[in-house]
Amino acid sequence: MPDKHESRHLNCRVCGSRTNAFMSFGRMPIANGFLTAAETAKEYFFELVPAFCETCGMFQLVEQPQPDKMFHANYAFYSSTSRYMQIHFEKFARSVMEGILSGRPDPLVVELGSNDGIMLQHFHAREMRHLGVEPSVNVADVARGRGINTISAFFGENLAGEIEAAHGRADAVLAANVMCHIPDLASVASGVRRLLKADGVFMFEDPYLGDMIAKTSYDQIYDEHVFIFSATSVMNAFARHGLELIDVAPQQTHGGSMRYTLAPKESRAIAPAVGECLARERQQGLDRLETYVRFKQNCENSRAELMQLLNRFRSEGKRVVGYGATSKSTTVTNYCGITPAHVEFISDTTPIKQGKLSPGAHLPVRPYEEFVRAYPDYALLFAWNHGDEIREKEQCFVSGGGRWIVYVPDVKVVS
Ligand code: DWN
Ligand code: ZN
Repeated sequence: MPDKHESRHLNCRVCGSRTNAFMSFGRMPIANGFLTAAETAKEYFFELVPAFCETCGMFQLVEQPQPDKMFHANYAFYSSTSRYMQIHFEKFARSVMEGILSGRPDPLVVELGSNDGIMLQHFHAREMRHLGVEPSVNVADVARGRGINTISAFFGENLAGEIEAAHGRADAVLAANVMCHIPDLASVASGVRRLLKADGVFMFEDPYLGDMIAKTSYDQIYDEHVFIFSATSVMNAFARHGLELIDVAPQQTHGGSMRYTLAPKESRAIAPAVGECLARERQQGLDRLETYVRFKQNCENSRAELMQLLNRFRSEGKRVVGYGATSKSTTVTNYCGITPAHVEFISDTTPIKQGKLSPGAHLPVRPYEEFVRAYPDYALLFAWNHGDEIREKEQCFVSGGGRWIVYVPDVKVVS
């Protein structure tokens, strides 16, 4: 039996230096582990502890459950549930076609973690050579059903070799909300380097550390997100594998993300946005431990304010329903101690989550129709990252007197 500590990464997952585990969110279940009442007795828990590496700037989890506990044939998140995200990925695909791929004969695009094909469908529609790599079989099946070439496997150096042998090298390797999920960054980075043509590019986007710190959006921290990236940490991590950060572009998705473009070392010019972003990160203090100690205090304040509000509504006999059984909400409900006495149920449009209990906190997840059937007094906006889309379509809830409880960036009640 390995010592408990052997599975904990107290040394940096990227550079091996000693990290600073500056706080603990406590005992956490699998963020997307929605379960039946019968399954609660055997629910899996681990300790959610983020750490910061002052040497390479990487924000990371000390402990992460085995990948097959999180990504499997019943993976609960389907990318295409948001209309805004569909538009976002159409634009992303178009920018790749009109940018890097433009004028190239018969280019190949490979997407890592292609989910239900939300982005690759646009390459498929234009009959371009494409390949999705998606380990969660159920979501990959949706993509295959749409005619999108998809293999179900975890990407790494070996798979990169197999893809190269079967299809040749890629003009573009893409990934959205995927890289931050992969603990063996070294294997993925060297796999990407191997798969890319000498003049190819690797573009990926993920929730951005700068936004998370600025907004105290601590709910970005959960089992799947083993890293929360910044331009500094991405530059350092990929330089070790011959990939250079050549551009960055902030995105509004998922509450504030960053799109990183990398290319084989010295193959392309570095855009001014990279230097500007690195300077902004230093100004924000993303390279200093004291910033994370302050973040910890902000998380504790946010938790206290949210629970004060929920306890008040509970004592006043108000009905509060959660909106969006997000992965992020697993951190919020478990860290704050939200129970079914505070939140009656969580409304969610994803069939696989409905009729189940939320991980750890065991709040019932019910179909959206139940939210509409009898509007509550308050809706706790767990899917705050889709706030614009949701508030646009829930005008009846508000005009009927309903109010939103939000907690990012601050805890407040809004209409
Ligand atoms: O990185 C990840 C991101 C991209 O997606 C993954 N680790 C898992 C997942 O995270 P999440 O679950 O926090 O993502 P979302 O997009 O914030 O989840 C939204 C949830 O809310 C879905 O279950 C669908 C639901 N929803 C809803 O019920 N009504 C969403 C919208 C827009 C709605 O109107
Ligand atoms: Zn490090």
